[in-house]
Amino acid sequence: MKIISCLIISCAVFYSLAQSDTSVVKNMLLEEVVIREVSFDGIKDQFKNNTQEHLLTDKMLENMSSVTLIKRGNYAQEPTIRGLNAGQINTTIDGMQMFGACTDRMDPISSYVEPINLESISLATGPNGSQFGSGIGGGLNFKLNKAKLNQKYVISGIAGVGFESNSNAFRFLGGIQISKKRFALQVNSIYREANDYYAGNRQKIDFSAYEKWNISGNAIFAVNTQNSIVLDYLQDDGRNIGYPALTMDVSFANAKAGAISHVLKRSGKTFYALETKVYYNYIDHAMDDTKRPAELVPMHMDMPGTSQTFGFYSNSDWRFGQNHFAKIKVNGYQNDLHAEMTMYPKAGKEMFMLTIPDTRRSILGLDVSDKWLVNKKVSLEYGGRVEVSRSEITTLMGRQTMTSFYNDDLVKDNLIWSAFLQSNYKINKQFSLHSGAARASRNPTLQEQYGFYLFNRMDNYDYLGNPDLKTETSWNFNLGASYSSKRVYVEAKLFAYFFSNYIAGLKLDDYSAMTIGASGVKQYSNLNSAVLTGFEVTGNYQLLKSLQFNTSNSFSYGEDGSHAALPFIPPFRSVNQLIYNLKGFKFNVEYIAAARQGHVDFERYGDSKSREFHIMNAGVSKSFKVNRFSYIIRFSANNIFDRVYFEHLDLMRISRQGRSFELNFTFGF
Ligand SMILES: [Cu+2]
Repeated sequence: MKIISCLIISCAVFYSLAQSDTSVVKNMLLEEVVIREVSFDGIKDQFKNNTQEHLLTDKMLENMSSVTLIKRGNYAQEPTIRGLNAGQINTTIDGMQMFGACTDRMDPISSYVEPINLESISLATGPNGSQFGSGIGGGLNFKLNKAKLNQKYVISGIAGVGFESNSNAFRFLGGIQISKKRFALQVNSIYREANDYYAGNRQKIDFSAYEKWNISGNAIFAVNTQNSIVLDYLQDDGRNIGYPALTMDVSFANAKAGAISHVLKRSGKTFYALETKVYYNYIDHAMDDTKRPAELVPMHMDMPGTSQTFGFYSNSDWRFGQNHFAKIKVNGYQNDLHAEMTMYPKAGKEMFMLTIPDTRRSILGLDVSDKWLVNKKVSLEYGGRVEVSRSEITTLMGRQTMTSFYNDDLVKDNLIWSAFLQSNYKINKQFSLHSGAARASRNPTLQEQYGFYLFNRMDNYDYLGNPDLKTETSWNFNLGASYSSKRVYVEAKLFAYFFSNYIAGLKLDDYSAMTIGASGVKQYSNLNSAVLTGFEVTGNYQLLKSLQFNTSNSFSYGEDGSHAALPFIPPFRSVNQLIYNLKGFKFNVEYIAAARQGHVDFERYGDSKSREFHIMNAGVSKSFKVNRFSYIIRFSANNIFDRVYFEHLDLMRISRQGRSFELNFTFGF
């Protein structure tokens, strides 16, 4: 399957700028220029250097082809891959499993990383050898920045400030690295604050402000030439985050994650690399309706939730002869989720209930894969994964919550497996063909299994979990072709996912909703089948030595076994960029468009139609270097024509930002 690695050399670039004599101009030319490496199996890497743009993680994800975001506010948008989302994709931070604590999906784990602590984002669209778990539609891994040993300067760093006019947003960031021969430390931090934003025509979007602070640290100790010990720590504190598409906001969303790893590298050996990591993370999330006007809050509620995960993985890399590159991975984790709700009626006693009744999932998985360079023209990658899991409820109160509607054993053991085969055929120097097949499976999420009256804003129903849910499985197929010459690169691919036991909510007629104003109750169930198909076309064209054009286009189409349109399926979407470099200045113009989505099913999934839109962005940046100091200044204008628009996956069809100007300054030493 495809892996698109989007290398955001974020502050690493600044460190290297500060540390080496590489000219800033050369690095600037690299920026935004997509370097494609078409390896044997059609796997591509995209390297992007976005630091001086102070991009948000959401913006980086949005520009990756096959990724579309579900928007609930101006913060923490949730990534989907070709429309597959939540439990269907596997999202990890540096290989660590982490699960959002919010019952309303306010905190996808991508909200806990910032570009300043990211080295790369890797995307897989199905099972393959590079992931850290099971997922029907592949997944995203956010690789954290690592401190670098033995750099030219012992101490280096960056500092930056940014301002965005539309929401009066400020950001301050800083990072420092200490680099010795056998020890290196890097600490990065960012503070961001935004007020309510304005959609096109200066229409204010209430409850869309946010505030956050993030710090991450990484230390590496080289024990000897082959062994090193790596420590990672990440903390993210969100405050007063508004979610205009939801009925509640967030008073705080805090995450802490820590890991210790051992890394072994032995060049020239059959068993040439091993990485073993032990980690722990904890998320504390509290929703809040006290900032909303009283007439919009029929009943005050407190809805806190926590998620904690501890786990490990061990990845080993093997080389057999000249042609086989194998990976063997073992991973395991235990995740505990707790969410509760206290309702305060205007008259009468408060009511308390568990909405995620102290659930726990423990898994252990084994992955084996091999890349086989059959000959100069043909290569294969194949492998598989088996995973055993136990899902259970850990408290008496949790069990009592479930027995109000379910009387069987609440402990569920499961075994799932996936397998894949991907082939690549190089016809000649310019043309390659690739094709693949995979069988993928996933466990129901703990919310789908044990959720208790979880309100879904999209279809306005309360959802009940279903401990009897079966494993969702899918057969995935892909077919693609690419052409590359000195100045042109084009790739087209077709994909299809054929689901069995697709998990979706079905109406329960004899239950009444808990949430005031909800239309009724649904329960997660397995549908016999569903199909998702589509295509992606990406390309870049070097028009002149200093002028480049990039384009990325995607389309998905999904329906279930009864021909009802699946929800959250993005329509045709196109991102196009022109980049021009002139004497240290870099100009870029971006055109983003999406078609209308009319293939929706309101009755079954609560999805509604969306309109087409076209927006234009533009920017200019200038970088210069004085001795070892580098400076980058960037000015950009987004949604230049102040269009009123929303994307199909935006909840409640709340308009996105209107015209906005951004000014960023970054200093590297
Ligand atoms: Cu929440």
